Amino acid sequence: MHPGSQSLISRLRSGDARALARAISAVENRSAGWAELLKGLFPHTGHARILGLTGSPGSGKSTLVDQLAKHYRQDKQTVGIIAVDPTSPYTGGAILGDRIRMQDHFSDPGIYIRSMATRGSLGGLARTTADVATVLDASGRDRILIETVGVGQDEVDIVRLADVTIVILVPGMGDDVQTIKAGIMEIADIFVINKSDHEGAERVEREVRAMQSLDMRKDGWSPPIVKTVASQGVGTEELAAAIADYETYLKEENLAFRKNVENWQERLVEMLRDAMLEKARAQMDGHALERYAAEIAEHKRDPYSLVEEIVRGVQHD
Ligand SMILES: Nc1nc2c(ncn2[C@@H]2O[C@H](COP(=O)(O)OP(=O)(O)OP(=O)(O)O)[C@@H](O)[C@H]2O)c(=O)[nH]1
Ligand SMILES: [Mg+2]
Repeated sequence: MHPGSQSLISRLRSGDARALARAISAVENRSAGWAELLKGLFPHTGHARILGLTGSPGSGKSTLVDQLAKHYRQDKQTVGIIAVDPTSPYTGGAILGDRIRMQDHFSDPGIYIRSMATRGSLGGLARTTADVATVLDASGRDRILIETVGVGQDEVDIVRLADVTIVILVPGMGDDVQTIKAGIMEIADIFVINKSDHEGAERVEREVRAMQSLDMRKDGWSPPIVKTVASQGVGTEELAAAIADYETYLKEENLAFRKNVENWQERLVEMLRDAMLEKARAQMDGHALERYAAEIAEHKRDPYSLVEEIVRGVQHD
């Protein structure tokens, strides 16, 4: 391995926050040596427990993450936070809000916060987030909290890397639960109804219960519903307890390992797809794809043979 990577890894392992920041940037930006770095870090991973928190913009994810971080710090656990920033314009101010709110932690080296705005990035949002989590895990963090706006497949992929997924709902979402993407509802290990100080919290709870009665999870777990007022710290202890309950359940039922295997199976497919595509692209000149596309559109060649040909080339590489 590159000697620079080696020294970065040992500094990161000894708790150097700057080394941690540098390693995360390298992975995020796919700078030279990023893959070597991850290879060197991977053997040190597996310790951290990863929590994914997802919910609509403004539902109180950051406030809740902040409360949970405080809770774990009181328990002497170290925390890493990844805030996957939404690009939607009306949440643009939230990043600054996060900074201000998180400020009281900044003097505490036991909390490391990283905001990412990497939609459309080289590695893809879900993969980059997973790689950043790997770096945090290798740095010895006990807990990794990932905040993401629950809007699409990317988010489903992100929370899939979490051991525990928390879906945050709030009262007064119009048609409430129905407006939430079905995919997001299915991934919840725990439901939080935040802003329970607002009217309609009971209604959301009833709707979640009604929906739950319709489907039984294959792992036999019945996701609890925790009501919180994150801005006042109400319900944080209950949420932490629900998280601990699920972790115990996973352990007792021996599900944690199986879940991990499933996650890796999916992630391996993605990694392979990326790597193969990269290889294929490396064989072609910059305009090859465009040229091929034109030839196919003009019916000068068929796409099936072309793909076969390219794949053969990758194999012989
Ligand atoms: N009334 C009330 N307000 C809350 C509660 N939790 C959070 N808020 C407020 O709601 C606003 C949004 O909270 P955030 O924690 O930034 O929400 P978020 O989900 O992280 O938002 P994005 O990152 O923009 O998607 C802030 O002004 C919070 O103070 C709550 O339980 N009750
Ligand atoms: Mg936020």
